[in-house]
Amino acid sequence: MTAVDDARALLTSLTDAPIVGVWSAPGRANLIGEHTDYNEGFVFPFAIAQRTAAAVALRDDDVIRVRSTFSPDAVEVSLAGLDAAIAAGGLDWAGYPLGVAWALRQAAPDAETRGVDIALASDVPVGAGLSSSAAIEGAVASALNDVWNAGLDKVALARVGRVAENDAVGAPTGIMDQMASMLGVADAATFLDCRSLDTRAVPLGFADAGLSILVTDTLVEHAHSTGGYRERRDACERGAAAFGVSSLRDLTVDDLPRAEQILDDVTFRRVRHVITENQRVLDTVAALDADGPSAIGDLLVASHASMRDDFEISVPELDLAVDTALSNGALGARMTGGGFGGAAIALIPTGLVPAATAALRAAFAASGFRAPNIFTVTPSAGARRDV
Ligand code: GAF
Repeated sequence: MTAVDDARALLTSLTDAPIVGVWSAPGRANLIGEHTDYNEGFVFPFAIAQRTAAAVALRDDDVIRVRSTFSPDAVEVSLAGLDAAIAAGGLDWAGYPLGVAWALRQAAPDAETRGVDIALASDVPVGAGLSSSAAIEGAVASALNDVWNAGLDKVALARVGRVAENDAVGAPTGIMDQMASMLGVADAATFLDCRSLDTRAVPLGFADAGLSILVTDTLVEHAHSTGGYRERRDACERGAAAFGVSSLRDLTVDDLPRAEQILDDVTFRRVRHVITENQRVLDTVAALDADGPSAIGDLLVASHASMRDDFEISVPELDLAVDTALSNGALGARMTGGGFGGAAIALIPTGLVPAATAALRAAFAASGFRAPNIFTVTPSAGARRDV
């Protein structure tokens, strides 16, 4: 059963009304460019094959009811009471779909809003740093955009997802995940300029080069609405303010000597990560264009070192996943996503995947860490209508 089938089945158990359609959106893995999105910098994520599906039926009243396979309870709110429900918070997982409905109505005031039942099912691993939240947002935004005749394009729907995440759920994230999920292209990664929101789908050629992306989900939990993620944002804003610029995007590696003079040590290292990571994204895209995927391994390794040492968002499990993959034939490896837990990716010859997987399992066991989930991901298509 796919997520689309599961969402259909769940909707059928919820209502006798006919299914209007099923829409789905994928999770993402970020190849490189971490914590650069909210600094208006560059990112290079790809959509993965695992998706969240939203099946929709119309209602006769003005209620939005959401139900998902990942929670036993349906949650319902009237359209008239939606603003108050979002302001009150405490919606848990339903904050994502209801937050999207709320943000979509703001972005498209002429949308023909009406009551709907939405059933959600997903095969995106939750908490793995593969953006299960953007997958929910992308599926629901795509569905309501069609059902309510809102007329928004994919970039506008990504913005809707980000507003839901920032203002309804309360996670101060950038727009990378929503853009990756909306705009994904099979066998390509999305090179995104987070200032202009210009994108280019860059072919990855992993399969032709005999390479795979191996994910190690450490199962170490993280949350972006609290703690470290917000602190890193604050440090970046401090650094930009010290230079009198609106975001770190306006600085380059040439500004690093001055940054070291005027910033305290911690802020300097946060700023150095962002500036050098932006450059690594540009270098990765150039290397792929010129020489193909086997040329990008060192950039992935440098990115991980910068996150571990300068941005300090790695954890021992992620470092172990990276080091073990590298010593078992990976060309490059790095943690992916916001950090403090979640997953690492490794770019590795496909033939070495079984041995590397065994080595990763053994290394985690020897360190006394929880057994990780290990699987490959494939660069895949973005949000779409399935039925
Ligand atoms: C999380 C956020 F949601 C993204 O916006 C991004 O900042 C990422 O962490 C770090 O690159 O996934």
